[in-house]
Amino acid sequence: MSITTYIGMGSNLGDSRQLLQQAVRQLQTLGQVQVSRLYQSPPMGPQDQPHYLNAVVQLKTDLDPLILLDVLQQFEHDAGRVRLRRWGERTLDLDLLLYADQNIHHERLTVPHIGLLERDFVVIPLLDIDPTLVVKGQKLKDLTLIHDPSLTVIEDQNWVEK
Ligand code: A4P
Ligand code: MG
Repeated sequence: MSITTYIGMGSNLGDSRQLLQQAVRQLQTLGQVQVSRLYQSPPMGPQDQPHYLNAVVQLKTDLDPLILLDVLQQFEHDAGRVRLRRWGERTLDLDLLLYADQNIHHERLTVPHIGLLERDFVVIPLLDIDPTLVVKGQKLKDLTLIHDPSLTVIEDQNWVEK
């Protein structure tokens, strides 16, 4: 039986839209996928870096969490990812946001992803896919940060097919 997982995607270097499309196509090889709308958001962290494109993917998969993390890191590597600085610019960032309703505390993996509830560029795309989501006992649709978002929608949910 497959498990419902959510993956946050971000890019602010290179052809970000193309890199995110490619990442979704790679994720489609792992199981059934649903995507959020595509967003642009100002950088969290160092301000001397370009705006990000952000989206979230729901993936139904049989992969164990650490194997899924390995695969996500391989996809980041395929996109030419170089790690420059914390919260800094990158061609592709894939974060495992949720793995069913599991809490995972491992040296390589913390799920739910740290900071999920504080990041509008994660919460708002998650709500596109499932408006009823609850994380750490909190209904995402009731979070105050969604009322004054810093991000803007740049494409509707069929942006991957275009
Ligand atoms: N790791 C632990 N838990 C997880 C998880 N749930 N998913 C470990 C993925 N990785 C997880 O990640 C560092 C290590 O975290 C990995 O080796 C993995 O074992 P990384 O991607 O190499 O490091 P990073 O992304 O540079 O650092 P950090 O602090 O995780 O950054 P974030 O939180 O990913 O934030 N602004 C906007 N507007 N939009 C963005 O998408 N993204 C970032 C990066 C900064 N500012 C942004 C955005
Ligand atoms: Mg990351």
